[in-house]
Amino acid sequence: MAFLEGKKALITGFASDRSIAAGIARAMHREGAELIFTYQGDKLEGRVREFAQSLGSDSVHALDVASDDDLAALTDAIRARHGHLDIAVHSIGFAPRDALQGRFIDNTSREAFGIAQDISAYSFAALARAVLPLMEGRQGAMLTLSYLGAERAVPRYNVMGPAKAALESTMRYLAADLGPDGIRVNAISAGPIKTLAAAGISGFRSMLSKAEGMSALKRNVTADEVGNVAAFLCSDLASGITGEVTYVDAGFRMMGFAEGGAGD
Ligand code: NAD
Ligand code: 0WE
Repeated sequence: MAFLEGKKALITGFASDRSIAAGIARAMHREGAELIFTYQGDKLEGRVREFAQSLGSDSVHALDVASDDDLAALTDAIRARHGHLDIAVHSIGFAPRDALQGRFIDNTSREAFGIAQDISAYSFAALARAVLPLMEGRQGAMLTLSYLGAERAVPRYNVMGPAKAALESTMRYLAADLGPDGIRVNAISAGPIKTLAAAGISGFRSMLSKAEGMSALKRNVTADEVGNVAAFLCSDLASGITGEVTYVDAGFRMMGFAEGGAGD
């Protein structure tokens, strides 16, 4: 099949083999894409290089999305090394840990709100601006990762909820702006997956098992299942889709209520 043959794809947000970015990279590699990776902070460089190598890539670049200098340097490095880009994947989110516990109203400071918006939402617009010159004249695709907390009040997701709402809106504005250039912009809203970002969240395990019981498929999704949809959305097979949120959540969001759960 190899529906990404000849495409060059930038993958941000790899932190471990469990990262959603890892599932996306595996799927895109399988479908023939040439991969370019970024890492945040020196501690992650080795891990990202090792993973990149396992997928035939040695194009690995530092990127902290809080830094405009990093973003500018990334554009230059990709241009020098690869000439152009077809796909850019934004798989980055962050809020101060203290804000992801207890009640939203108690634990959402002005500072935490600003950080969550900057790193989790604005950074998609900043990344899009940085890679746009590399996509000029190509049928490019950009993708970001969201979560149901954007549109529903999920306990303890707190300040990340408004950040994901802003991210989904940012995605639509980018899709509107870049549509005339033939560049598509989409989001995947993924069900909960036990990645590093999730591991430190108190109560995450019980949330995983509740989500499993309430979903239509009676299970959670994997990073590789998200990866397959990401590869599709960034391929020419999805040439008619832009500005959309696609749910990869084992049929959690669409359920009214589930039978067989607690209380039956
Ligand atoms: P992860 O911890 O594996 O990945 C998060 C990544 O964000 C890390 O690689 C980290 O280095 C990067 N990051 C954080 N701050 C950064 C910065 N300033 N500059 C550059 N990179 C930065 O976790 P994940 O679950 O794979 O998260 C990836 C995306 O998927 C996030 O946007 C997250 O909100 C979203 N998501 C996760 C789940 C889930 O349950 N795991 C569900 C839906 C959506
Ligand atoms: O978007 C996320 C996780 C985002 C995240 C995680 C962390 C942990 C470490 C953002 N910032 C931080 N900061 C840290 O210091 N998800 C969709 C996974 C997730 O996180 C939750 C969830 C789900 C689902 C937090 C509370 C409730 C549900």
